Amino acid sequence: MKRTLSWMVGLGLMVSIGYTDGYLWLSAEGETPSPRVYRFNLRTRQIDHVIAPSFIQSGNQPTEYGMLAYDGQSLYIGANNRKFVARVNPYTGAVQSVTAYNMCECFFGHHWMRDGAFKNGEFWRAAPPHDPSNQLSVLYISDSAFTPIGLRYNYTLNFPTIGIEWVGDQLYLTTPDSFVRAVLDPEEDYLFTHETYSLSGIPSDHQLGGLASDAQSEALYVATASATESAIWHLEVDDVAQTATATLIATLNDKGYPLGAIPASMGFVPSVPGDVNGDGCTDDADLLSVLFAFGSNSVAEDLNSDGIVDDADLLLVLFNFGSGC
Ligand SMILES: [Ca+2]
Ligand SMILES: [Ca+2]
Repeated sequence: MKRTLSWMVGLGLMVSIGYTDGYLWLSAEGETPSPRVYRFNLRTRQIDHVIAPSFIQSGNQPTEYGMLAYDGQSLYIGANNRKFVARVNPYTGAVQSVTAYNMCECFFGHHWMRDGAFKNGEFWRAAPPHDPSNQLSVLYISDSAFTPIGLRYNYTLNFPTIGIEWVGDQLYLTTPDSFVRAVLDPEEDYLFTHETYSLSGIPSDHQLGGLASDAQSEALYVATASATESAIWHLEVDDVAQTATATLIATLNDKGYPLGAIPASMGFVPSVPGDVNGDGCTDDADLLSVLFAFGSNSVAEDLNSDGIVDDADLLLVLFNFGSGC
């Protein structure tokens, strides 16, 4: 009963949160027979695209796409157990190139590669130990060509980092049961420590997964999963009080996300204005969609989310015609 109430409160608050349109790409750790990547549309509140990126050699498919990070141009998709990163179209998921990490086997052999985030041309990745009880957790830092430029170790035992995201100058991480801020001392650039925040709003049977942020609005999102549901949440973070308050955006399994899979990586991609079908280009296909839905309350074509498809939506397409194409 108590839990039902908290979900209802979450749904009630949902409309008051100010975030911009965009897409949250989600991994699916544990999906069988092979993992895929799911795109959640923040405007329509639906999963509207599913991809299964193909890495170079057959037999080198990852067991999970352990990283989803956007650099403003491309979406980067990593692997938790393969030293490859694919650069893909951030809307369609079409593979543009595949790059091998230039890193030592010794390091990789003892660490999983989990979620990643970009900051100022640097690429930060959460790399927890295989065995969290007896090895160090690492932040692996490379340039955008995936040449290593830094490592930071955390000496805390049993600290299995998963999600990672920069918001402004703050670096946040998740473990299955905690949300923390990484503390980076410039004097000791081979180390990081962390401060654990008090997290509220997420049911205790959910484990935390990937983090993603919208660089423009600085909105921060976290993905979670329990045995019976997966969900995306907006996080309101207070660095002084060291608190994080989660508000439900959507549950996922009722929208096609596989039950039991964990969204351990997540990346935000902003939408292109006027782009109805979400292919990253506002063109005649989007124009026709709005015209055919004109006067209806179809969510897909209601670009300004005011409940009706009308001239306001048509103008959004016309004024942005050619954007992203
Ligand atoms: Ca389009
Ligand atoms: Ca509208």
